[in-house]
Amino acid sequence: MAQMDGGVAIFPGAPESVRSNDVHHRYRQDSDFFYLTGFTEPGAVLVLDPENPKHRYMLYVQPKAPDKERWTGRRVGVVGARRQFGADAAFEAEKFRADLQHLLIGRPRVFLRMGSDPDLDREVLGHVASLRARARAGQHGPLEVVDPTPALAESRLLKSPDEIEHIQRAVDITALGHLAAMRVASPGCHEYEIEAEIEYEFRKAGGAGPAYPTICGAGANATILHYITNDRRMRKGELLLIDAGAEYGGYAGDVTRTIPVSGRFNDAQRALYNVVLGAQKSAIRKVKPGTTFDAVHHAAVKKLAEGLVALGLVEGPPARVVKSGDYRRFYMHRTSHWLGLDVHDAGRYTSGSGSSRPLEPGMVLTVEPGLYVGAESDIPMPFRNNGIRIEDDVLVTADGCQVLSAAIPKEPDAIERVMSGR
Ligand SMILES: [Mn+2]
Repeated sequence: MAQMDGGVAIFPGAPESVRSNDVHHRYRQDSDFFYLTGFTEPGAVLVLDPENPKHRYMLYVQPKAPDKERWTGRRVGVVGARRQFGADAAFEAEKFRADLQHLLIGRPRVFLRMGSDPDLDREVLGHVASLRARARAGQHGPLEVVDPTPALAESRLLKSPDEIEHIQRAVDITALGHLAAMRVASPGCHEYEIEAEIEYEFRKAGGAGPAYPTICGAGANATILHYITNDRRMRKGELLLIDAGAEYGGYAGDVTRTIPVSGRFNDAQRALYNVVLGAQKSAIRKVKPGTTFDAVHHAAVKKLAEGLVALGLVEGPPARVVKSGDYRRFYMHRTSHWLGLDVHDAGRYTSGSGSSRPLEPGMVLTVEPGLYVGAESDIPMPFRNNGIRIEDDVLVTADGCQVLSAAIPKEPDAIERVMSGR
């Protein structure tokens, strides 16, 4: 509100989304809306109006309606919106359209993310135009429509202690899923059985479920970055790549582990795995206030290039492999993204000048290098069809970093120990 400079901000909640016919997906609130309110019911609109002497924070919500609540669940209602969610004023959602013009009068700008709710965009612009036409009558409407998302993203990027606790809980629940996967994975199992074990743990521990579709890919499937079909029977000698994270209290965990289906890495797999692990550790060591986001990526790339040359998969020297980008045949994605309410969380990756952004305490990012080796004829047989990614969730602290997902084994020997303990 301090940054709004006389403006009024309008945030529509997330629309409900149809799964098929008349059945909806389970509702999930828009992350910005949730960040500002904690309010999780559909059909709501948030208005922030710092210039309003009495009502700076207004919620428009679905009213109490026992006959409807019988079918679709309890509603907080307008009284609850004030009492439980701290709104200065709350109204029935239906009233929002009628109030809209009045909310805009005398405000020099309106903060609205255009493009996410075309009906609302049209209505706001309609009121802006009609207020402009009435300027001679002394009524003024907004001259500017400003996207509130970037300012909000900056706030969301720096996590409060309470948010960090939520992320840690999401990661702790994520750990239960990955440990279960390590205990049950074995030749003959289907990828979906592993997915089921993981998501069972997520839900049983009080998570909302997976924060994104669970990736369980074995053998060649492990080399497909966003493989979520998860329907193949796994075979002895394959690696299983599991990218799975729980959502808790709106916040996401995002962890990847790669494990040998039969419980033991073979020599080629272990060699590849150790290259990725070395790259991941090197990148994590970089995470501290002041290092740039890109420096974390470059630390991983440097180690991956060295490893690829040492294994004979790419022709060296490593420095040239980094420069030419020849490593990209086996590592084609970036090493990190922000993590929070969204699994790929809000916040810019560059500073004002366009250069990579320095890390600050309170940021949470993933560190997730990988190597994805296909089956082309020039690749030595033992390396073929192995996909490896190792991903941890890392909090930037005042003097370095804290790996929130450190409890999930990633040393090859530690993974083999968990797998043999079944
Ligand atoms: Mn990730």
